[in-house]
Parts: sequence; structure tokens; C-alpha cells
Amino acid sequence: MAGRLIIISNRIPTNEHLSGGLVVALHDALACTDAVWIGAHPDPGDNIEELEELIGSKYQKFAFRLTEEEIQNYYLGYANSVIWPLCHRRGDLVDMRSEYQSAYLKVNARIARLVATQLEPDDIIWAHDYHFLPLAAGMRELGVKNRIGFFLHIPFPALGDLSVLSKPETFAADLAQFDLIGLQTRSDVARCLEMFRADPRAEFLPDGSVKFNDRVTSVRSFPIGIDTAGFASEACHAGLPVFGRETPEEYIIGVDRLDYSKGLPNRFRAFSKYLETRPLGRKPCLVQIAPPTRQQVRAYQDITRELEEIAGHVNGTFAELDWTPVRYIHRSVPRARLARLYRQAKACLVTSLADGMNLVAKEYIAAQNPDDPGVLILSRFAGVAEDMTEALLINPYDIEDIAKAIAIAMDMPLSERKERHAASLRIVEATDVSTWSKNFLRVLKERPISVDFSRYF
Ligand code: ADQ
Repeated sequence: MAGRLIIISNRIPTNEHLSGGLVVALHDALACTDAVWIGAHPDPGDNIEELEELIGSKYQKFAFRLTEEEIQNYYLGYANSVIWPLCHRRGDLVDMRSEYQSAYLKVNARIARLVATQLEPDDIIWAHDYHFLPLAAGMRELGVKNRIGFFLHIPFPALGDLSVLSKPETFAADLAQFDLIGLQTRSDVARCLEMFRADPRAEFLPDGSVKFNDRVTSVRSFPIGIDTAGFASEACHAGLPVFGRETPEEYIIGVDRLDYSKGLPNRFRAFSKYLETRPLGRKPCLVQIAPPTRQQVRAYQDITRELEEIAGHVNGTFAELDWTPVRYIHRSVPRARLARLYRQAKACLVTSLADGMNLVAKEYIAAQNPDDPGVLILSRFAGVAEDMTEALLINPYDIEDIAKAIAIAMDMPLSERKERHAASLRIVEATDVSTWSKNFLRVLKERPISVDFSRYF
């Protein structure tokens, strides 16, 4: 009998219709396999030694509880105040504390135990993201031999930056316990292989995989995507006007979680710079949708305050009775509405200083009318830029460069818009989300279940 697919992620969807991202991403894999999804319960709790079944889904879902203290130390602490800034090249924001690290290890060891008790020999496990770096190591210690794959949604850190960790050598050792390490881009793969190359415990095998002590792991890129056709059809849907009565004449859109990695302050400053030199009579808006996240972490409070100040300043400088240049919306927008907002926008600004992939870029392209498309202004530092080279690529650290790109986008001739859009759409279609999960699972299933080294020598 074919084994089950066990997915482990930090968040577990509580309502499949409302949540985007990973739920949509894994929908196909979950629908056509005997699948189980395990993730953190949205509410803290003290019953931490058991998995709770969540009912009302097409596949099995189990939640593990985190205590209040673990949310503080494991989730907000080690995951989001150490690993996240490390991977996004913000060593200055790393908040290293011993209680963070011990909570991270403890929670991972517990989840390893909880998952191990559920396992059958043919099950395959797919762990998601930086919350679970030591999960396979914990499971191997318990004797788990099943295939375990890992996908890192955020950038792979540079070798030199790993030194911010108190035990940098465990980063490679933990990852090597997975049978497959999936990363977003070819550059991520290069950085990961560089880490293994620099490690005397690692050895490269003829097929490119990495032997690390007694295990062999493979490192591959699987660029994540979206449900392209589904999103495009939502964008075309007729409905109530997206802005109600306050429809701006023309607008540029930005959609991000409010995170310092998304380059929002420079985006606002560049828009302001563009406004200084814009053609007379033109009154474009920047519609920025940015719901706050991780607000208990200091760096997130700081960026929230900074953005409010800049938005206030831009509006103070340029606003007129009938025109508010920056419309800064601090909350989530339903996906169907978001799709239509993208479609009507003349341009989309993605200014990430570092970003694993950036799905907003792909959503914007999918939502456009191919006969009259808008222009994607895209940071070279977003993973999506590795393939989407026909977007208007910018350096997000250079305000003038972004401002110039806005000017070019606002007046780009239709023929050029169509060409750039068609090329970008080909990338979005080729990296559709079902392709992503199918490819990952195919490669994981092809990995030898217990490695026989005589194959290699
Ligand atoms: P994120 O950092 O969350 O994801 P991104 O890839 O842009 O970044 O995905 C955000 C998703 O949330 C998009 O689908 C977007 O539409 C949605 N979203 C954001 N703000 C919203 C709002 N206000 N209302 C409604 N929806 C909103 C991480 C990595 C990325 C990687 C993804 C997937 O940081 O680099 O692309 O995982 O692997």
C-alpha cells in the first residue's frame, strides 16, 4: 500500500476557503493522496503532549499546542527573531537569547516525538520552513527511517552569516538529516552547497548529492508558484467596484505582510520622489495593503511606526482636497477582491530587500488583462526575479532607481507592456503551484529510502 503524505507546517489552515498561500499551494498534493496535515493550533494551550484532531476537512488534520511561553520563545523568539533576520540578511536584528534556542530545540524534539508515534513505514514526511530545521534530526534520533523532505520558503543564508548562530555547525548537520532539501532558487541552492562544501563532514557524491556522516541528502530548487488559472479567473470576475465610491484615477499597488524584508520605506520614498517630477495634472495613488504581522517583535513595531510616518509625510506634502496620494491599508483583503485590485492597477511595486520567492509578483502578473496589462516593478533581490527577467527590475536600496522605474511604468507603451507581460506570464505558468508540489514529491519519492553507499563506490 502506498504510504501517506504527512505535511508539517507552523500554521495549520483552520478554514481552507479563507487562507491562501500554503493551503492553496498544497491543495493538489493533499487532494490526490492519503494525506495528513500537522501544524500548530492557532490558540496556545498546555496540553502539549498530544495531537488534537481538527475535523471538517477533506484530509486529516492534527494540531499540536504551544504554550504561551513557547510562542514567545520558539515562534516569536528563535524562529522570527533569529532565523528570519539571519536568512533575510539582517544580522543587526538578530536577538540571540539562550531561552529562545532551548525552546526551539525543545519544541522541535517534541513534535518529532508526536509525529513519530503516528508514522507507518511507507509514510513520507514533508516539513515546511524555518520553524523546523532540526525536525528530521529529532526524528532520526528516534529511529525514524521514513523519507523526510524539507522546503525552505525563505532565502538560504550566506555561509558567513551563519556565524551569528551560537552553534553554526549544527545548521548543516540538521539539514543533512532530511533526504531532500528543497529551496526556492538556483542561488539558494548555490549557497546551500557552498555551506556543505565548506564543511569537512560533508562529501559530494557523483550524482551531486551530499553525504554527511551516515546520511545522503539532495539539494534542489523548486520555485513555488500560485494557482495561476484560478487566480486569473478571480481577477476577471465582475463584482462590486473594488474601491466603492473612492476609485482613484490611476494607481500603483503594493501588497505585503508588514515586514522589514519587503523594503516598504524605500518604496514610499521612491513614490514620493516620483510625485516630485510627475507630469503636470497627474494624480496617481499608491495603494499599499500591508497587514501587520509579528507585532510583539520590536523590529516589527519599529517598521510599522516608520511607515506611518513616511506615509503621513508624503500625504502631508502632496495631498489635495480630491487626492490622497498614499492609501495605506493596514489590514487583509479577501483574495477575490485582491485579484481585481491587481488587475486594475497600472503597476505593482515589489521592493523586497530579500525574499524567498514573492508570490505577490506572480499574482499581479496572473491577474492582468493580456490585452492591456500593467507593469510589474520588481526587486532584483526577490527570488522570483531570478526567472522573471522581463519585469522592470530595480535595486530596492536605490530610491532614484525605483522612482525612475515608476515613471517608466506609468508611461510605458502598450506594445512593450504586452511583451513584458507575456514573457512574465510564461514564467508564472511554468512554475504553477501544482507543478511545484508535484516536482518536490516526485524527487522526494525517488530518493533511496535507506542509503546503500555501495551504489556510489
Ligand atoms: P510571505 O513573506 O508571506 O511568504 P509572499 O510570497 O509575497 O510573502 O506571499 C504573501 C501572500 O499573502 C500572497 O499570496 C499575498 O496575496 C497574501 N497577502 C499579503 N498581504 C495580504 C493582504 N493584505 N490581504 C490579503 N492577502 C495578502 C513566504 C516567503 C516568500 C515566499 C512565500 C511562499 O517570505 O518569499 O514566496 O513564503 O513560499
